[in-house]
Amino acid sequence: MLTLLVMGPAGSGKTSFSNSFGKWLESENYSVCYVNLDPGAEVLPFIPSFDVREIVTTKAMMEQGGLGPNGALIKAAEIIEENIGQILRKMKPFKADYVIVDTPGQMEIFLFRKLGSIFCDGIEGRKACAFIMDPSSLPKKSDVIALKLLNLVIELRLGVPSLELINKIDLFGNRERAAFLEPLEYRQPEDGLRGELTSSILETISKLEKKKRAVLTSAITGEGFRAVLSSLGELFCSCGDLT
Ligand SMILES: Nc1nc2c(ncn2[C@@H]2O[C@H](COP(=O)(O)OP(=O)(O)O)[C@@H](O)[C@H]2O)c(=O)[nH]1
Ligand SMILES: [Mg+2]
Repeated sequence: MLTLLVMGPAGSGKTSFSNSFGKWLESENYSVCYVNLDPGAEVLPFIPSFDVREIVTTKAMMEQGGLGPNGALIKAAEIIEENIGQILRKMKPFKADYVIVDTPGQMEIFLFRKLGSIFCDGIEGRKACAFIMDPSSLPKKSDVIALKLLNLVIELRLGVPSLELINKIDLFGNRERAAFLEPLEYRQPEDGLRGELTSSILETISKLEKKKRAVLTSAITGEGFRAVLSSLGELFCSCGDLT
């Protein structure tokens, strides 16, 4: 069993990917359980085996607590944190090849509070993250570096290996796809502070991120899903050739 935490900035496609990758795995004869950890989710495309909205919703926090959207989200995260033991107990009996966990729309409540780390620490067995990126936010070298750093922050905060997925690739042509995969060293350097930071951070990132490849995916067409599956396998195979 592998628990896959689907993470990424708001709107990058976490919920869509959770659903379509899960359905694709099912079509490949794997068993899949879905978990929703987003208290702000309105409609889900999958039927979750556990849904955090049983415990709290952002909407209820706004209506009953008289809070604004951000306050309601923080309050909801606090309530989830208080109930983490119960959530993990409910997930414990899950028997599936893959447990796909869709995380909160605003990833900071999962990543920069204790919620993400206590959740991950409590999950038994193999676990990995899929870090979903929206390529429209990647035009410059420094943008890619910022997201790569965020992916390392995921590994640092959660202690779980994380794959980079460049999603919504159906919206891009061949030339742009090739550019997304081009080594960062070849990208146009930037001027000033941004340029300096970019080159020194890049050196550090290259040492830290091992030889993981970013995978181009589409939650709409299913492109790249087989490559995601084999990259997940490689994360747990010390003999894997990641070059
Ligand atoms: N074209 C395209 N749109 C996508 C893809 N994945 C998600 N979207 C759209 O992006 C928007 C945000 O997706 P959602 O899954 O709700 O993002 P989340 O906030 O990260 O959970 C929705 O309108 C989706 O239909 C994709 O692979 N291709
Ligand atoms: Mg979502």
